[in-house]
Amino acid sequence: MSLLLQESSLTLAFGYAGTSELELCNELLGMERPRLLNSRGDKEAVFFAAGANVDSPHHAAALLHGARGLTNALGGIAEAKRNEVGLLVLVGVPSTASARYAPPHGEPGLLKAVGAFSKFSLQVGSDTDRSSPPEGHVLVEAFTHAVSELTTPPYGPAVIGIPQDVLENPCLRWSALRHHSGAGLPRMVGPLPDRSALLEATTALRTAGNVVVLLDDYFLRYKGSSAALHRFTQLLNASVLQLGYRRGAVLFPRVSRDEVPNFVDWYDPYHTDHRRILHEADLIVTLEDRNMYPRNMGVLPDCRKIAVSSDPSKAVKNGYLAPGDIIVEGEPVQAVIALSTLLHSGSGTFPGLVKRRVPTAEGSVTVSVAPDPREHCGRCVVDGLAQGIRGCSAKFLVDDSQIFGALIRRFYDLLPDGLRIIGSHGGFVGSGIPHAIGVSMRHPCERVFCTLGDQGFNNAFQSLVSAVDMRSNVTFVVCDNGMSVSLASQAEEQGLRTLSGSMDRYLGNSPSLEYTSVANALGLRTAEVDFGHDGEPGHWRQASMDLGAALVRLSGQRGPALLRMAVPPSSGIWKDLWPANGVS
Ligand SMILES: Cc1ncc(C[n+]2csc(CCOP(=O)(O)OP(=O)(O)O)c2C)c(N)n1
Repeated sequence: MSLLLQESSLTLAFGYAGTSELELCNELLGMERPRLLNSRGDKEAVFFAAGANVDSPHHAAALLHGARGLTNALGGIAEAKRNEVGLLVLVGVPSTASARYAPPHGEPGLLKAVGAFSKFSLQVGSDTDRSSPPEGHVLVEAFTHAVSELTTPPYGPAVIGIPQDVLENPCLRWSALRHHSGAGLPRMVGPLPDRSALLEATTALRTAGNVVVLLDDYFLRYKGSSAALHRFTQLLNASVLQLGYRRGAVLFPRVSRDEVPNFVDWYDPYHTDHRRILHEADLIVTLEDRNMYPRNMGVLPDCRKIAVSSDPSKAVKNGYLAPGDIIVEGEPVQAVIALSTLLHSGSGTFPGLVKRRVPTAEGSVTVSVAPDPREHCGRCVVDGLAQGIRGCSAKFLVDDSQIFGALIRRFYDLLPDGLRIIGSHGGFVGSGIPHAIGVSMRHPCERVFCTLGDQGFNNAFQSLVSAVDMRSNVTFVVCDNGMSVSLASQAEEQGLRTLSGSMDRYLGNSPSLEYTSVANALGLRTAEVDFGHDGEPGHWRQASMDLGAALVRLSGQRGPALLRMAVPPSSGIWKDLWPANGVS
């Protein structure tokens, strides 16, 4: 197993071992690659590995212990599935001889059940008939299959359960295993779209008068996405809108205005210009849609659609495709490049296309020209954060915040160009700290920022132990707004707050938990900036500068640091950031 891990492209393995994994961990100790690191927790192993794999799959794997480790880590696996992160999870399960006695580290049907939360799961050997251990080639085939699944778009976690006696079998010869595996070791593959679908889509694009491109941020994960989008939308003179998530975790990477000049904005279903752009389209192209359903988008207009997706079932479920619409299935950036090539190689003129000025951000201002005081305060907070990020040339921002993330998104254009945003599509409050540590392990020379809510900190600070151990270059920014302001806003909209009085008992922060004291005790450098109550604009401007300076100071040395940023729950900056109701 360790040789299989070494021979594939893995560089890191995060483990939290039990009895069944001791042998494997011991083997890995003798290897340079993958480097074994103690995750000091089950879901931590999965989150660290997922963080290390956000750019591309299979750099890091997680090693878990049987039923207890795997069940404890399920939230992390489910989050990786939602985030479409390609990740190998190896789980030691009871040996063939003892499985029938159901020891605590085994549960009947465990790996099958895990299939609901992963892209792929497999028990090596039979789960029911365990009279003799499976032969070595079964292990190799399982491994090959799992790696092929997790490295094929749409990426996702692949979980393999391996009986202890298979892991410990000294008789398996590498050469024999390799011979048995037949196909050798897998490479990253992206299925190319079917040519007839491409041709049909090209014809539809050529004859359309007004094409609008609507993308979900999943598209931006793929290499070359901006250049491909730019060329495609220039050829078609098409406006580009991006799905803007409305509730929960909402901060995700956005199209760059510089790289894609036809980009308009996050789609806001209540914005007159955005609605008009969409309703004037006679062909809408959706790219890598996962969540363009009516609660997020409103109902899409009735015009013809082309869905380009590595997982078309996710577009189909959203209900806007009708008979006659076209699905182009495949790695989405390759599909867009192929469409552009076909469009370009034709006559060069598109009969249906009306030459018109593409409306861009000029017409749809994100931040109003004459800001009100509330807007000024919100801008000060994000500006301070952006100054900090810029000041230490950080390349990554991992977000695990609800209302704070919504505030950052509101002033997205203040963030430095080229900053890579990593959000949480699974909405796991508490995923940010370990994810950011994983990103940092993959990019040890870069400074990683992580924005999180106070309750997100509370649900995950265990992984700070590893951040200190591994000297992870992460700066955590905890937004202490006294309670879960997002859930309190929701409750207020639903009229619950007035019914039952104070919600502190279930939404308030712990009065005794001091974030910087905890972080200090674990070995992080810390600082605090208090924005105080909404008041004089000058005060917020000063606090904003303090925030930027403190972040740069804290991030000046190697290793993790944490800043507590205090803004009261009653501050006006939180207003209107949490729409309690869906669009339709
Ligand atoms: C793992 C997990 N458990 C529970 C929830 C439900 N949940 C949604 S928001 C939230 C509280 C977030 O509070 P905080 O981090 O303070 O952010 P704020 O509400 O102030 O924006 C919780 C627990 C979740 N999303 N994920």
